[in-house]
Amino acid sequence: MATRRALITGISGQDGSYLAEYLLGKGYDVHGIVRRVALEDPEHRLYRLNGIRAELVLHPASLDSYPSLETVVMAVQPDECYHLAAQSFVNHSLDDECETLNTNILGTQILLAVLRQAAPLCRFYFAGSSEMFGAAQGAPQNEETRFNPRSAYGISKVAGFQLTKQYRDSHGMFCCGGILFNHESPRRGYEFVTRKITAGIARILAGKTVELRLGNLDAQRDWGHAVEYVDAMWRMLQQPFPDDYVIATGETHTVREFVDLAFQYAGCDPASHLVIDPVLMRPPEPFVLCGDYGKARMHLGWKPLITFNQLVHEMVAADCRGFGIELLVPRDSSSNRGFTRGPGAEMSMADAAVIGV
Ligand code: NDP
Ligand code: GDR
Repeated sequence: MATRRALITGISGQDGSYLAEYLLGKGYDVHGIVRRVALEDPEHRLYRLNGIRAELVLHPASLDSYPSLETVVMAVQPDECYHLAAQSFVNHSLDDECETLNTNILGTQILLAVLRQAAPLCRFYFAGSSEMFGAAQGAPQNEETRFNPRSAYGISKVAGFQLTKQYRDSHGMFCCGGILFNHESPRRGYEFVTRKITAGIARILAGKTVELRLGNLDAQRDWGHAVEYVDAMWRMLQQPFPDDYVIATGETHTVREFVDLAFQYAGCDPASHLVIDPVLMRPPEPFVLCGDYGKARMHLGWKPLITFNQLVHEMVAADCRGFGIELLVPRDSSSNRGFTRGPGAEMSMADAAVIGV
């Protein structure tokens, strides 16, 4: 069988790096689209790809340029395209709606239009989000739940999701929309709350700081592990027919639970370090985000195996290791995931200052 070719936008991000490893492990020829500046500063901008760089082909292109994407798609002729690139931080979308809408909507439209012209048989994955449910009317949410986004980010993802559906329904392309709930890992960006907590704890243990400033501790999320979620993306594109799927754990936890578990594991008391900063509060979130992944279980044979405790322990341990501090992984918390490579991908930024968001 001929080697399959995959094209990943956003390959330098958390999901892109895991997906690239996953697809290499399956024998794919993996190509990635990166910003031109990333190739000029790979140490800081491509660190998550440490260990697999030599096995990838990276193409500089801009999401807002039809000709630049067309050049890449014509050259690669991908069998599968995973569109992960996005302005992905909700807080930023509250401050700069324009950039988020532009990157996330226009980027998706241009990529779909290019694929339709230059590689119409390519299978396409769109990275949709639980933020599309926004102020959901009920929980858990599934593929039938009405979208009610509450941020420019959520709105941009609804638009991208609908464009994906439009290219499937009107142009007959094999386009799938993933509706993924939060997923984390030691490669998570430092601005997101889970990594902010685990990197903050590591810095406290290393004596670099005494404070961890957070916003709303009562906010609730359905948190899974990114490694398992990229497997779901691939499974969607292997089905006989294109469709949309919710990917989640079906369990919701508060930020406070994450904080307590992470501090407990590190052997310190959150009360001595935690500062609640009103500046970090988002507009109220009275709704519960919790995903029903029943359709994915039934059609994709997918289910999450890594528990909330395992996720928290892995993230705290990885950040502490970045400072040379070894924490014992509790007996019930070891996980055997089998397809991550590229040691260093988790570590090389561990010394970075925790972003104050
Ligand atoms: P990251 O923020 O880690 O990665 C985002 C990627 O998009 C990076 O490679 C980034 O490149 C790239 N990117 C951002 N803006 C641009 C731009 N203007 N032009 C080109 N590339 C750009 O996100 P994740 O890996 O966590 O998420 C992947 C996708 O899944 C995103 O679309 C996100 O919205 C979506 N999603 C994520 C969830 C999660 O919990 N992780 C849940 C649901 C959906 P660079 O490194 O150069 O900035
Ligand atoms: P989210 O993730 O907005 O759900 O988007 P984030 O980790 O930023 O926030 C989760 C919850 O934590 C609360 N929170 C804080 N958040 C941040 N970032 N910093 C803080 O100090 C803090 N304190 C409390 C937030 O209010 C929020 O309720 C992520 C992204 O990956 C999106 O791209 C993706 O689509 C969704 O998950 C599903």
